[in-house]
Amino acid sequence: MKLVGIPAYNEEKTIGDIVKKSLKHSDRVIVVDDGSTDNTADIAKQSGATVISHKKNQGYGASVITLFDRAREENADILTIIDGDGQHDPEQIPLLVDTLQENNVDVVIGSRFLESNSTTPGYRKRGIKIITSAANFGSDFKVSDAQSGFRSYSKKAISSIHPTETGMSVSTEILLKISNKGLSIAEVPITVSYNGETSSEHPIPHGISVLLNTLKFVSVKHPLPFYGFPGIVLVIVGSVLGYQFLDAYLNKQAIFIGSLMATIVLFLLGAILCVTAVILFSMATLIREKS
Ligand SMILES: Nc1nc2c(ncn2[C@@H]2O[C@H](COP(=O)(O)OP(=O)(O)O)[C@@H](O)[C@H]2O)c(=O)[nH]1
Ligand SMILES: [Mg+2]
Repeated sequence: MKLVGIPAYNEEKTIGDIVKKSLKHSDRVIVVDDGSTDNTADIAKQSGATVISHKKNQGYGASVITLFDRAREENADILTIIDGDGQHDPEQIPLLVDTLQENNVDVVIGSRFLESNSTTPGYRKRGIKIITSAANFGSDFKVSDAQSGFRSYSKKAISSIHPTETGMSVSTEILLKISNKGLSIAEVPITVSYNGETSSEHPIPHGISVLLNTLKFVSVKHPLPFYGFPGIVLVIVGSVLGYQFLDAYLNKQAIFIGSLMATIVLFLLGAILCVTAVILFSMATLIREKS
């Protein structure tokens, strides 16, 4: 059974059209109405979708979590997730689904950056590129669009990916989980429209929060470069300052309180980072051995 899932938060203007077009390319369309205060749920139902309503607005990721849970319950063969605001074109669902089936891959991502005539605004493109680099650093593969919400998942992907992030960073979380589980991935070019109301969140705070959340996942996976390296640098700088302090004290009987304080602070910070790196590294190894 082919499912299409649509996270939707106040999308009454576009949801009806998206549901009807998605139904042409699937057996069932599920709309997660994420605490909308407009007519999203009613319009989605009238257009032929199954609607799951969150009582309160919980965020894009929470809607994705609900879709994965539901796809598992329904024993779906393929789950395609597409935005409800009209930025993605449901007529392109077969591009993803066919690639998934014909190439026998577990996840297909619709990328807005594979076509040279991509219409993504410049600042947004740069932000997504940074987030994508961070996500790629943490995974065994490289994608061109880590923040794309237009994706198809195989049965194996549906059963093994359990997202937890309730915000927009769920997209990079899922990428890292795809890598950790050794699932296969492919990208296909899609078009993304930037006409009308395409985004409900301000791009700068949104971009920063997604980046920080992505770094959280990546740093747990690679604790040595993230915590160990800066830790060692701080310990070395602290030692140099400590040597200067001792040198001044022993040879000139001068006490530089500033150097002493800096030495202590840098040493402590460095040591904490090194210990964090070792703990995370051992935990990651333990978890890998268990799973
Ligand atoms: N921003 C936001 N989108 C949500 C939420 N819950 C579901 N969505 C849906 O997630 C999709 C993508 O959201 P959007 O704000 O357009 O993200 P962007 O296009 O990546 O900036 C849309 O279909 C929204 O309706 C939520 O709490 N916040
Ligand atoms: Mg949008």
